Amino acid sequence: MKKIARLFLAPLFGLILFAACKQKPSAEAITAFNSVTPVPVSATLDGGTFFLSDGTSIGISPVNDDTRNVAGLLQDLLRPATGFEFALEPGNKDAGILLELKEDAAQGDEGYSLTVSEDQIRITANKAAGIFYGIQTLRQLLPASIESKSKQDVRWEIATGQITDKPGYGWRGSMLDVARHFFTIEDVKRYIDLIAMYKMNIFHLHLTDDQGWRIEIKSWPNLALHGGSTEVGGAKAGFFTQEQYKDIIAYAQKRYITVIPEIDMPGHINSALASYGELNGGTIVPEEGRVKIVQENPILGKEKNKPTELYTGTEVGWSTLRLEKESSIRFINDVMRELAEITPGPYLHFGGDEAHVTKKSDYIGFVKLFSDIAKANKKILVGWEEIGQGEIDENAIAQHWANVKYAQMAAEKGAKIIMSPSTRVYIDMQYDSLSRIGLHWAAYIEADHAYNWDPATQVEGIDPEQILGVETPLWSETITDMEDIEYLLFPRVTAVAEIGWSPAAARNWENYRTRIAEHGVRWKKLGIDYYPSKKIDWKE
Ligand code: TNX
Repeated sequence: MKKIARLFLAPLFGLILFAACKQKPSAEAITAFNSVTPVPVSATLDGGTFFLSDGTSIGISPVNDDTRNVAGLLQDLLRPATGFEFALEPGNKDAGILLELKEDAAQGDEGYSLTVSEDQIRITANKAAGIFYGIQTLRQLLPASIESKSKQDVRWEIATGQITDKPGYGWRGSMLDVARHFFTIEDVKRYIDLIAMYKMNIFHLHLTDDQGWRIEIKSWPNLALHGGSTEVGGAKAGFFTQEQYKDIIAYAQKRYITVIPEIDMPGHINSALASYGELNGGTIVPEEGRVKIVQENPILGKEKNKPTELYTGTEVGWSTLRLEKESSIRFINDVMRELAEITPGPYLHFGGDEAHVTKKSDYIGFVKLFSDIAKANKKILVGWEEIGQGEIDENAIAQHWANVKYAQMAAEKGAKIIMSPSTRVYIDMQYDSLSRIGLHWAAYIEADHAYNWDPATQVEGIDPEQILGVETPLWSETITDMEDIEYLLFPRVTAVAEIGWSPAAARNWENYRTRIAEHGVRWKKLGIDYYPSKKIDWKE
């Protein structure tokens, strides 16, 4: 070859070689990139590929407890399926994966930016929660096999690109009822993992109800010992000790989830009345037209100040505390003080729903008491929307579930509102009449029905500024184990997660159902027993 030709061709070869190096992403990697759920605020592919390898390390900057925490979670996530080490390299900004906290007011407390280039994955955020959410996105960019618990023979490919993201609502929650049926700490932790994966940040624990009292209260020990001894259907059940409760909270905290503990009062209280006779005000004669008499009601015919029977049925709205009883006031103060002491988060949920046999004047008195007790313990009062009937103010939070009028009353008094409309997000409801578990008093809720609504316009007359966000409750009358929980959660909890996170303009059912079809593959690897809704063309 002539020298001149060599001179001319050499750079060209170099260019070709370079172009060959910028390896195009596979169809799978592109699909993963386009299937991130909740859908990000902005995401653009740029045509290259990044590979995780044996030598990929994790850099953190600055080096502190926050960045160490998220790096540890990332290691836990990536190690089992890849079999790689992902060594932590504090301060190394050139590491294969860099987790970086950087002041950026625009990202707020939970936003992040994720940049995947050919030689580095970089997640930057204003706060550690943002990095955590960036990690949840990164996990979805990898092949579904990343969710396997054993080493997989897979090329760990990620399409390069840029994602900038932050949530629309600051309250993105799910509730688990551990009162009707009790669940183990392992189940509760898995529940937390599952909702964290979809960037939810609130875990509401419904700790007490007619059928069970599930939290140790040291000053009233019988509540848990006796009141927690059984559950719906009559099986032996249990409760969380305060130490176990703290363990759950710490587990959630590490995943940037706030636990909202609920003690349901003044109704839904039989487990307490069965544990301490002094709380029982005796047979209740309901005010005209307010409630149907529940035949097996353990209060009916029960003498005042005698403990009621434990209840294992599923009727609601027939038990109550009495405001005139000194013991009621002492009980509520003691319980909430102890609960406040073991709850680092700012909220206490006092229930307040379906108090059908509570005298209206008593109910108003109880709400006032709840406000005072919340304030005395430096906590924010949360209650179901019925508390809107009482004296509440802008410091309270009301949770809308059924009666628009009560939600509006709460909003008019300045309270903040959480949206949990039962016809959309009560995921204890059956999908359709064939669902093997679930109730249907509110609606049959298929995946599209859980998705196609907007918290900002759900209840007329509520200023969108007052709406904190969304929460999907899972009541447990019909469910007994993790398999049941997962069947009802997926694919609906992901719909609620997206409503809470993604901007309204970016939410679209057709687009969501294509993305979720891909997630089914991930759920299988995670051992999630999801409901194979016919509304979605699941991928194998
Ligand atoms: C209504 S929602 C209830 C719960 C039940 C649920 C069953 C609410 C505040 N109260 O006590 O478990 O329906 O779907």
